[in-house]
This record gives sequence, structure tokens and C-alpha cells, in this order.
Amino acid sequence: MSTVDLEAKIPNNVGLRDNKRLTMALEKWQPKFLDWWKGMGPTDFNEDQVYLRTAVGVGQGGWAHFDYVKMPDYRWGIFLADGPEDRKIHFGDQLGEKAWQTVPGEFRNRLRRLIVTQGDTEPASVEQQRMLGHCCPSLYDLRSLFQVNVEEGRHLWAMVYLLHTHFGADGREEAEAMLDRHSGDQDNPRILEAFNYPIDNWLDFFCFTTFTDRDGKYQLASLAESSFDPLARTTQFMLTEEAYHMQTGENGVGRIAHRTAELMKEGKDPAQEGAIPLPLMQRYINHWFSASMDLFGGEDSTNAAESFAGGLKGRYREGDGIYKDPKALEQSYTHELPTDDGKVEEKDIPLRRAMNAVLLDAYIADCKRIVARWNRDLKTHNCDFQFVLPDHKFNRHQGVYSGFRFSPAGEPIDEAAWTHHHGQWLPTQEDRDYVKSCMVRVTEPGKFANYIAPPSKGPNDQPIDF
Ligand code: BYC
Repeated sequence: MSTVDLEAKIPNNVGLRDNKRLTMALEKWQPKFLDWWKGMGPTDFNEDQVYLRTAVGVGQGGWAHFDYVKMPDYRWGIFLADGPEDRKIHFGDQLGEKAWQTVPGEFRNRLRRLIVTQGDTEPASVEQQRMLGHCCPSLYDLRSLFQVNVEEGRHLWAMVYLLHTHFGADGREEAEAMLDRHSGDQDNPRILEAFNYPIDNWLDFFCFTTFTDRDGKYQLASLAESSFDPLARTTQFMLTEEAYHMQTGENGVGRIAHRTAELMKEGKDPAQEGAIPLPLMQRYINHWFSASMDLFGGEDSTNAAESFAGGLKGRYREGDGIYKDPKALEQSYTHELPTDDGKVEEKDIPLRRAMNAVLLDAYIADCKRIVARWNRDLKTHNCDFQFVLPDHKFNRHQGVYSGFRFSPAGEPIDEAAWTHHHGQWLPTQEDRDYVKSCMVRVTEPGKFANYIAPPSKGPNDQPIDF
């Protein structure tokens, strides 16, 4: 197992102590990162002591440590998961060859683009969530928010490490640019669309961490298969932290729905109690799920084909040997394609070109399991309402369905039908105003805003009023 240097200014298991040039470059970037955090992160809470988990190692058990820390003093470290010395490439054109420890020239631009795109989402999400602390439904949730935020900061460090180590001067420039772009900025926005959408309230936050962080899981998992070993090992370790973010989302949406169902069971109208009606929640689910599907890119993509062929990005769990053809040259993928006369027809494309769609399918199946769990809980309250994930064609802005209109059930519709109905399918201004009115700030230990049920336990197995 690699040694973790926890005493270093930048905790790491990548041997920074022995690489003075890299250490100097990263130590030059560090104050810029801190300035960004202080300006664009959860700024008003920088003097507070927060009970946070910090990564301190890469072993299976005991990889993290909990303690009180002021967020700007959080020890953002660089960690690579351990891996075999003689790892082999297990998919794509170079199947069976040795995994690369340095970037092959022919893939330099493509790899840099993937790393920059991944890295850009991390600070973007912190920026999107920066005001939520002011209207936290409980101290428990406030802590969770900050946990997610500092770990997204660490994920940025992980990508910056790769850029500084393997991409020379342009890598350093890209690392700076990630602090210059800002979520929602008119002139210099974040790269991917969903990372420019506002997260104004905790329902947005929990839907985002359920659906958008879960895109993160699938993208990181596909990069964790990469033939570029440092990228594979970096993203593998990021996945360890990512699980908590998705749990925060799933539990958060579940707790809001639970509270609404509880009130309904008592014969109360959630809208009169400062709680969130289930149809309104459904519209937020529709919004964040469809926005997150866009993050997979186009379903028919030459970029995806080339990334797969080059061994840069694999399928979900590619290394587990679950796919028949690790070169993906023999099969095709059947798409539903919209036609100009308002219908949908099936078309086969070579599997490699459908790699984004294949990853998206795995993601959708995962999201369905989450929704089924929420629905089971609603049933325990004798609630008839059930959440439904919209069809993959609904409300898409990227890929083969963008520019076409579909209902949540996946039926092609015309513009007039869309205009007439979309207020029933996606959050309206009235919904946003109502949700905003529910966002009361609660900071007494063990107390929760009326729209959300308490969790089953506190952080790190502490009591709920911790
Ligand atoms: N918005 O060939 P196409 C996370 C661009 S989330 C704007 O169809 P491709 C996290 C695309 O860049 C995970 N632009 O798709 C979650 C391309 O532009 P160029 C983040 C978009 O390239 C929560 C053009 O359209 N990680 O970690 O195969 C909190 C044609 O693209 C969008 C990654 O994304 C969009 N939605 O796939 C914190 C992994 N979609 O290059 C963190 C790295 C596509 O022609 N990124 N475009 O100028 C990738 O693997 C790929 O870049 C994508 C796109 C999957 C995003």
C-alpha cells in the first residue's frame, strides 16, 4: 500500500516530497484555490468550526478521519487508490497492452479535455450551493452540505494534480481557468450546462445530489477504467467520497417526501404546513433528472467512440468482465430516433458510437432503484402518490432528442402541447416561490424544518441532535 504523507502542506500519497517542481507548482496554485474558496465557496461560514470527514488514506477501512475544522483550514489532499504495478489495458484498441503511466501524445488533447471537464464540475457545484447554508433545515443538513462542498473541493485538487503532473504549461493554465470560470457567469460559465443552473433551495440541492452527483458516479466509474493509470486511480478514490454525496441526496429527497406523506396521513394539507406537495417534488425530479441525463453527452457520439477506442473511458464496470466484447467492435446499439414528421423510429448504430447511451442506460437503471425506494416509503404511509422518472427523451438539451419535444411518458408532442403542459412537468416560478417560502433556517441541535423528517442517525453514527 502506498505511504500517505499527512504532514506535508498538501497531504498526499503521490510522493510530492520527492518532486520539488510539482510541489512548487501546486503550492503556487494553493493560495489561488483558497482565494476562490473564500470568494465563491460557502463564504459566510469560514470562521465556524465544522465537524468534517477528511480523507487521510486509501485503505478499505479507516480511510477518513472526523474532527472539527474551519473550512478554509480543511486539508485538501491528493490521493490515488492503490493498484497493481503491472495493470493491463482491458478494453479498446490496445487491449492487453500495459496501462500508461504517462500521457501518450496521440491522446493528450482528448485526455486533457476529459480531465478539465471533470474538474470543472467540482468547483461549479460548490458555487451553485454557496448560499444554501443561510436557509439550512437543520444543523445536521448544514454539516452535510459543508461535507459535500469540501469534498468537491478535494475532487478539484485531484484533477488539478493530474493537469499539473502530466500536462505541463497548458495543464497549469487549465488549472487556473477552473478557478476563473464561474457557475452561471454570462461571459465565462462552467463547461457543462447543468452546472450553470441555480441551486436556490434544499429541494434543488437534494435532487442535484441524487441525480447530478450520480452522473458523477457513472462518469468517474468510466474514467476509473482508463488505460491512463493515474486517472484511473485518482477517480477510483474519488468514488469513495462520492457515495456520501449521493446518499445525502437520496436521503434528503426521501426525508422531504416522508414528511409530506406523514402530514397527509394526519389529514393535513402539506401546502398549508410549509411542507412540499408531492406533485411539486415530481417536477423538481423531472428537472434535475433530465438535466443530469444531458451530462452524458450525445447518445450517438464520435467523441465517445474515440475515447473508448483509445482506452480513455470505459463502460460502467468494464473491468469486471461483464461485457462480451472488450473491443466493442462486433455489436450495435438500437436507438429511438426522432423523425421530422414527429414520430420516433429505431436505428442501429455501431456500439462504440453509443458508449454515452450505454453509460446512460446504467445510470437510468440506478435512478429507478432510488425512486422505487422513495415510493416504498410513501406506500408505508398509505399514500397513493408514486414518483415516476420521466422518459429519457423528455426535456433534453443534448444529444439526439434535443430540439424535439416529448412528454414525460416519452410521447412525441408538438410545440403547442409543450407550451400548454410544461408547467405541469417542470418547476414553475410559483413552485420556486413556494419552495423558497418553506426554506426556514433551523439551527437548534436536534430540530428540523417542518418540511423535512429527521434522518435515522446523526453524522458518523452520532445521535441526531449531535
Ligand atoms: N453541456 O460527443 P458529445 C460530477 C458538449 S458530474 C454542455 O455529444 P461527449 C459532479 C461536449 O463537451 C460528471 N456541453 O459528448 C456531479 C462536446 O463539446 P466539444 C462530470 C455538452 O463529448 C455533481 C459536444 O457537446 N464528469 O462529477 O462524448 C457535483 C459534443 O459532445 C454537454 C464528466 O463529464 C452538456 N451537458 O460527452 C460535482 C466526465 N454534453 O468537445 C461533480 C468527463 C456534451 O465538441 N467528460 N457537451 O467542444 C466527458 O466524458 C464528456 O465530456 C461528456 C460529453 C460526457 C460530458
